Amino acid sequence: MSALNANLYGVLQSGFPKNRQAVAIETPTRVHTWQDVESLSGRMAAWLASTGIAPGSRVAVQVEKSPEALMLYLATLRAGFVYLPLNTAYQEAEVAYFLSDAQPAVVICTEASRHWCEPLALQHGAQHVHTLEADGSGSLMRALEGLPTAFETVHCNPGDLATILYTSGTTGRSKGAMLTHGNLGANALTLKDFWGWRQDDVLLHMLPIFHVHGLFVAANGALLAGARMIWLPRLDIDQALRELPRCTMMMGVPTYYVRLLADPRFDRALCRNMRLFISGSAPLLEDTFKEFRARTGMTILERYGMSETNMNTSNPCDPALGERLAGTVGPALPGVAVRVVGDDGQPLPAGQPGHVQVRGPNVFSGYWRMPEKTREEFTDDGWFRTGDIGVFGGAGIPDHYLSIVGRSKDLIISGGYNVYPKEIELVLDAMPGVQESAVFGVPHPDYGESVMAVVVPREGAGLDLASMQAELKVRLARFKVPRAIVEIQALPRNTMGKVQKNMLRQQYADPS
Ligand code: MLC
Ligand code: AMP
Repeated sequence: MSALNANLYGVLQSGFPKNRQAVAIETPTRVHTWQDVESLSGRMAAWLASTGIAPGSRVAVQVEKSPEALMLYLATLRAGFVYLPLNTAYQEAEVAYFLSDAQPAVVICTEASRHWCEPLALQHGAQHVHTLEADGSGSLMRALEGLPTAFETVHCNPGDLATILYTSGTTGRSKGAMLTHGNLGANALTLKDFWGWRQDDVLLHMLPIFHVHGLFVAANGALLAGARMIWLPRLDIDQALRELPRCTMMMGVPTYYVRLLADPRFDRALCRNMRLFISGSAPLLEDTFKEFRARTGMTILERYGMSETNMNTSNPCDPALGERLAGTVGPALPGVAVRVVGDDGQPLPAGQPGHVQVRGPNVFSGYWRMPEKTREEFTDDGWFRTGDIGVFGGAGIPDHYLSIVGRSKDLIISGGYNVYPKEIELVLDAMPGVQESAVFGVPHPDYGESVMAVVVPREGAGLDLASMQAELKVRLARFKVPRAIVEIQALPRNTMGKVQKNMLRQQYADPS
């Protein structure tokens, strides 16, 4: 055992303000002090420890956003278990896969989903199933009654597993990215310095907390800084406009900025106390970047990351380190190595696009129970293959700035949510009368990209496209369901037989 405790909770706690009566989290109806953060996460950790579940057990959580849900994340860290957050949009069939793969010992769901979630959880070996609601009520909270608020955070080594984040795969099968206490701690500390987080920052937190962006970049960042969070359940432009004047920071996927700009009330005066707007998870259009600057006088900081790596690159916060440039994701973060290589694996000079690879303390330890997949995604010399196509430098851009110019993985990003076409194609292909299908992204003014499908009928079969879409809505999270399904007679293929999705994207591109 190393002397230093690398438990991420301890790292975050080191930044809590001395005055534990200061406000840590404020929702439209409730206020939680730093003392509350310590005592509620302590009590939840005490409950987790009291269950007697084995070290390394997974705690799977599919609940609405609430301060209590954040405390459950902290409690899981404190007690040394592995936090597994699930998108609330996932349907029963999707959750069934995650539970069968991760075999969590504890599952926390909502009262509304308990009737299907509890039997599934028990079937896959869960020992405890509880509910937690958006207002902080639920059977989990009742189970805490009488437990102490003090809890000694469990000792962890940097390589101990802290969380598993499922990311879909190009094969249609989701993979659990395993992130360690060391991965998350290193990235949080780096971002604290690089973005100049301060205790008097006030973060407008509107992102969901089941992904890297809302949970690690935003919430870990504010916790480590000892900064207050204005905690909204989701993106709500009316509420955002009300809260902005007392905030200093905001993070969002590009859709958040598109929607702010679409509201004529959004102006410079509302941003008078803001010091930093951060965008990520999907490409920020140059138009959005420029319009934002013209409207507010502020320059959005774009950064680049992923579930497997947390944050890799960021445009500078400190002007002394350089300008924030439209269309780029900035230089590699301190301590993170980023390279662009050709198909032969050799590093390319600035100006030449290639495969983005990453190495550093932020890079995950592998995919849960998928050693072969893990091996495939790393080079022999330890670089992680991101599946993104990037280029350093270029016209008017310094050579150490990276731009993401494409993806080698077949992925659609809709409103910051990743959609892997293969997963949807597998469901479509299994439907009666379907010969084959192709799913691809088309430009969308609000979501950046939206999902579209073409299907080829079997000879003589008639397809009912509306009922196919309805069936998809039962099987898959809504954000994955194609907004349009079109029947065609044959998929365009190249001479190798590969479906030419570029042609489909061009043909069906929404001109708006
Ligand atoms: C919701 N819907 C979406 C959607 N979000 N459809 C496509 N793409 C999306 N992203 C659907 C709902 O299912 C519903 O469908 C309808 O749209 C309206 O629902 P809503 O709740 O009112 O949604 P809306 O306000 O439009 O939500 C859009 C959004 C939200 C952009 C605010 O999706 C969001 O908060 N996205 C953030 C995602 C995120 O945090 N990504 C980070 C990943 S981490 P129906 O059919 O019921 O009408 C990562 C790493 C990194 O990538 O670098 O950060
Ligand atoms: P996820 O697997 O959900 O973590 O999504 C990670 C992916 O989102 C990356 O591999 C990129 O393709 C994409 N991404 C994240 N940030 C950016 C950005 N600033 N610009 C372009 N793509 C991004």
